[in-house]
Amino acid sequence: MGVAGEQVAIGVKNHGAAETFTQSTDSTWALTTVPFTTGPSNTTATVYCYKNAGTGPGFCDNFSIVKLTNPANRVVNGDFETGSRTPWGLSSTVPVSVTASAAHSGSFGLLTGAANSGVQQTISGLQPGTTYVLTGWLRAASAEQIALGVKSFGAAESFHALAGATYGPAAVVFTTGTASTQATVYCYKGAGSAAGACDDLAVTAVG
Ligand SMILES: [Ca+2]
Repeated sequence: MGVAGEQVAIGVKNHGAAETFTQSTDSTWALTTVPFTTGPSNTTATVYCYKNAGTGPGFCDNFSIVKLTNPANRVVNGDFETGSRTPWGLSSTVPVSVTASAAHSGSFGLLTGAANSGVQQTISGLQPGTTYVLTGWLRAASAEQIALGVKSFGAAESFHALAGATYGPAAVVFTTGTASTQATVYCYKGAGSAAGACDDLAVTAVG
């Protein structure tokens, strides 16, 4: 957390792959995650909390590193590489498209409408009372926001909004309710005047 409108990032580097970080623009405490994979011969990593330019301090607390022992992705067509939207449903009546211009990985990505639009997918077969991490890459027009989120899993909806015209990573950690085996994940572009994009959505069990 930091001053409203400023950014604090947590990140990881020196682990045998490209440095990666997640920025938070929240002025209240919010959970932020950075999934990473160590290189083939790397056994160490450097993690950090970093406040960039601004007028006030940022705050970080409760760092943890958890190994994902079952990295299977529970999202179907999360990379949109089928070239079609199936099985993603629309978040609103505003049309979206699967197109090369929205690709973060591979040949296709999801391009939202200019506002109030996106896609969602309900994942079934999850374990109740189990923690998962939702990850994805998003971008929006300059100064506009796009969100990666999860709802209908037996606990309060949670999302991670990103602003920025270049693709950046987002992550949401969520724990299914004691009787819930489903979750609906989404990529949603809110108010604005230009399309956003998302790609590479994944849900992975933690631990
Ligand atoms: Ca893709």
